[in-house]
Amino acid sequence: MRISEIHIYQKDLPVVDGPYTMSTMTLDSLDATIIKMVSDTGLVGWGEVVPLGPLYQPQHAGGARAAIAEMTPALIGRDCLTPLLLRRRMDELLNGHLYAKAGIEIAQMDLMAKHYGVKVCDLLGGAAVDRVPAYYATGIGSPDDIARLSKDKVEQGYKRIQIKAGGRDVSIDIAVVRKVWEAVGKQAQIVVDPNRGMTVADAKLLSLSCSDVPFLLEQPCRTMEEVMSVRSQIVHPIALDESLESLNDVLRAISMDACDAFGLKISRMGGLNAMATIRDICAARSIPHTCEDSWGGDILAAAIVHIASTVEPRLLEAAWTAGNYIEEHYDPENGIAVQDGYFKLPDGPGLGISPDEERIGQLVASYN
Ligand code: 0XW
Ligand code: MG
Repeated sequence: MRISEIHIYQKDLPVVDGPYTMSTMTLDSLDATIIKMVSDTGLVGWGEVVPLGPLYQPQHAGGARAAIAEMTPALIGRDCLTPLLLRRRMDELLNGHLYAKAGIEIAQMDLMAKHYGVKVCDLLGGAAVDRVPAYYATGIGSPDDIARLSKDKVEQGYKRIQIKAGGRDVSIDIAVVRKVWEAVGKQAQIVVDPNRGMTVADAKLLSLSCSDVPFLLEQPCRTMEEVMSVRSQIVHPIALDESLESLNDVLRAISMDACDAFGLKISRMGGLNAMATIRDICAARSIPHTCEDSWGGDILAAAIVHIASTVEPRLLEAAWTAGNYIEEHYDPENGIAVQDGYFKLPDGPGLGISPDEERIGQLVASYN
């Protein structure tokens, strides 16, 4: 079975009840690229890539579409059933740009699973569960607002609340953490995520000022070395997120004993097969991790749930999708949504979703 066509759509994803605020950026809308891959047997596979604006990582929406345009002509006619060879071919065509390659790989995995009549998770080793825990990420806010929001989300069934921090006087973040702890206590795991927006000194102060509050501190500072410096001096466990831009960064973090957990984004790792490799490395070292992506609609959300379902449950921290912040589902019948704090593994072959082509934006490029 061969790739006969690839079509690229662009869709703006305005943030519902936005903006989405983090220590280093405020986002009102995201720019999504949707990939439709068609086989010579008439099957269709879907992929998606949605950088979190141009500042979050060395990625941006125009770059994704330019990278796809650079590679795609040479992918037409290639076998749809050999993801490793497709990945190697993409690496021969373009250096880096894992996020764009991930979008194409997800489409190819959807297509391949449909060809064999199985789910994408079956191609990744098989689902250990039929639903995965979700986490809720707040924005930057006041102690009262974030505590109220956290309490609401716990009442909706979330078992993990990620509090955004950083980019302001650390005393406010300390007040937020204490207020959330008062509001939810041990009903949920608390994660404090400054998204690299803290200095080492502020991160230490946060931890020392809240030493009685059990939370995971996620990527407090910009570099792996700064995070390691903080980790060696605080009581709270630490996760790396944005510092992990490839499998090599994951191996480097493990070899340097840089953290206690990982935040893993499919697009940053280069796709579902790369995520499966990292999943297995983490299992060998009992390293807990999330499965998530920077943003995305139902296509990326389904990909997240599929890979998350294959992770050993003891090591899956939780999954995250942008669903809470997106106006409409690409697939109105099978859209991915949190129910009682969990994502249910989609039914049906492939990713298990069928995007309505009226809902996926405008066609911007076609290759055949
Ligand atoms: C919470 N997220 C998955 C959503 C945004 O992409 C940032 C990210 C994080 O964990 O920092
Ligand atoms: Mg994070």
